[in-house]
Amino acid sequence: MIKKISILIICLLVIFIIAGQSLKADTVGTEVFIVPFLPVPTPLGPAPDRHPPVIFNVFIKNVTFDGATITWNTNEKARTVFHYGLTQQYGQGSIINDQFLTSHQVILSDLFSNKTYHFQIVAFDKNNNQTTSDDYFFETLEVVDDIPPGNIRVFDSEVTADNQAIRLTWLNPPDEDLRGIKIQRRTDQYPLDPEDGLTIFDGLAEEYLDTDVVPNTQYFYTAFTYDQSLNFSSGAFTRARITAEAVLKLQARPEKRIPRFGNFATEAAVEVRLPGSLKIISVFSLETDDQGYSEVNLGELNPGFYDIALKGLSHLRKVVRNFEISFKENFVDFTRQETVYLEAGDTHDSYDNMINALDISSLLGFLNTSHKVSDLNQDTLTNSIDINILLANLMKRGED
Ligand SMILES: [Ca+2]
Ligand SMILES: [Ca+2]
Ligand SMILES: [Ca+2]
Ligand SMILES: [Ca+2]
Repeated sequence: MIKKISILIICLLVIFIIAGQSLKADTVGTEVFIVPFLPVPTPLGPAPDRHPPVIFNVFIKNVTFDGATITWNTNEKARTVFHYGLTQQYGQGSIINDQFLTSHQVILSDLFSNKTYHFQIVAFDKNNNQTTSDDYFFETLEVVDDIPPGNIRVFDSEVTADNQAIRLTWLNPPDEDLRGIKIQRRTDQYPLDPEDGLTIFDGLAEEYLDTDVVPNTQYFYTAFTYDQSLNFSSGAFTRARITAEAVLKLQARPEKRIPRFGNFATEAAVEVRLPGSLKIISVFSLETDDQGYSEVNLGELNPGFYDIALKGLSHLRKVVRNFEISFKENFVDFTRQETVYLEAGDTHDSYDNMINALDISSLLGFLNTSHKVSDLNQDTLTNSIDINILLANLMKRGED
């Protein structure tokens, strides 16, 4: 030990001596040498990177019934976007990694068993040069599971407060392999299986707002739960219906009333017909007010185009054609902005929508009475003024 230390000390002394001599040797000269300034070439900098990253070493590892790990390298640091799905359109999802790396990895989970998954990698370098890989694919393992999850519970439906949509709510079963709830819809009966009817929801929530609905239609819903092996449950059921009523407002003014204004009230019959046809969908009796307005509830009539016909108590019929009825406000203006009046004189109780000798004789029979039908101008008395009103319209026919 002492010997070793002695050797070390001797070595250090030798080094000091040599170092001292070399220091002396350096400082022995008298002149100070000044390095002249040399012009440095202007730096051009590296040429801009126009090369997209190269993707290589793509490995698919740890494939299970519901997952897989994918690793790959890029020849330069790159950020990547990983697209995957059940087809070459991918669509199942995109995994974005904004870190600039050369070794990359994604871990996929929640995949379906026994399915072919495709994926594609897009890599960007710091200059945003981009490479898109080929399509790769792998198959998840098969698991032997033929037991579907339990049905959802408390499947319920209610019409929203604004009467525009149907809210579906439920509770999911506790099954650990539950992957989703698929809700099918029909308007004639409950869907029988997961492919029957229209798919309105497919996911893992516990509520859905069905906005693709029209009023006065019954909607039948069947909800099927499924697991990763696509075993479907037997189905849970609910149904709902939004009711809405169309209201028709109208204005019609009988002609030649006395007094001239504020005296437009009349009884009338209104028909709602299929457009361009005489087929009557519904008919209403109503009474207009002294401004000629009235309102009728059409009930659950389907929105759409209709012909609306109005015949006053002793008046020829007027028809407004191709009128669109919606569940909002519907206003049928038989006055065409107060320029058109109902023609009076159809007083005979055949109400045949034409004015002829029958109507004359009927009216004459009520002369000097306050007979409502014959008192065409509604001045409380049937007299020569009413005869003249009728004669002015003689031989006229109302619209069909
Ligand atoms: Ca590059
Ligand atoms: Ca299962
Ligand atoms: Ca008549
Ligand atoms: Ca009169």
